[in-house]
Amino acid sequence: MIDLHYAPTPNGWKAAIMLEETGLAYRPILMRLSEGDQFTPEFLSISPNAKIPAIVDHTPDTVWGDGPVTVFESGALLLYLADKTGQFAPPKSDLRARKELMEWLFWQVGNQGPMAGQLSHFRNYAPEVDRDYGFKRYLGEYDRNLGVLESRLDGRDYILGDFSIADILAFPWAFIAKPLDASLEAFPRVADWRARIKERPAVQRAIDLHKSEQNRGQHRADNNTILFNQSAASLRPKTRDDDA
Ligand SMILES: N[C@@H](CCC(=O)N[C@@H](CS)C(=O)NCC(=O)O)C(=O)O
Repeated sequence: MIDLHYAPTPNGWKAAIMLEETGLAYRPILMRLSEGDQFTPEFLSISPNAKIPAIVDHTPDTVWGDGPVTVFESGALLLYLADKTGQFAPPKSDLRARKELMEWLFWQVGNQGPMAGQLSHFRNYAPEVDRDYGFKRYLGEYDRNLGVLESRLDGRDYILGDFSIADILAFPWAFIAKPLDASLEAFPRVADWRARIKERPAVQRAIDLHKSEQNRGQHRADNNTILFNQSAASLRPKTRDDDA
């Protein structure tokens, strides 16, 4: 059994899609991010970056030795599950294909994901007075990354040719292009790729997981210290003095 620490967000969907696609048995544990569930000592011992998704695999393969395996960071998590199941990633013996997988995996977690995340922040949460510069900057970066994907999909149905964890990682942020005020109109290959992935039953099940929780915690950055004004101090266990 795998515990999935989850919230219905683009990064949460990545892990839920992978678990649904592989058919692994898992237990979703809903994390209320706007209430600070990510800062409990128990969760920080699994995910020291205090972000979802994260998993605890209570039945890892024997090569992992005794005890459960914890994984945080969506790219590492999907790679772990791909290797565990032998699904949605080229085999380790295919060096060139594996190198391409790593390139697109790192592209997603280092480029498309963070730029889209910042776009979402400035689009949805930034105080009016601070909004414009960040919004324009990250809308441009989001668009640029769509352009990267559009080129890559020339002659391919999926990022590596076959459907893989590279697609599962990149899909969620393209899925919500419209609510981010971005358009896929100039990117027909991305639009078709998005539609192909969206219609997969496992993807639909994942997107529906705890859907009713999706719009909780939609506060503006200026009055939400749990989600938006974090610093290293956010990671420290709370004492009574902090509340005084
Ligand atoms: N690089 C991380 C990003 C994860 C991330 O940003 N998760 C968000 C939800 S989409 C989160 O946990 N936010 C809680 C917070 O910022 O306190 C990954 O790919 O797993």
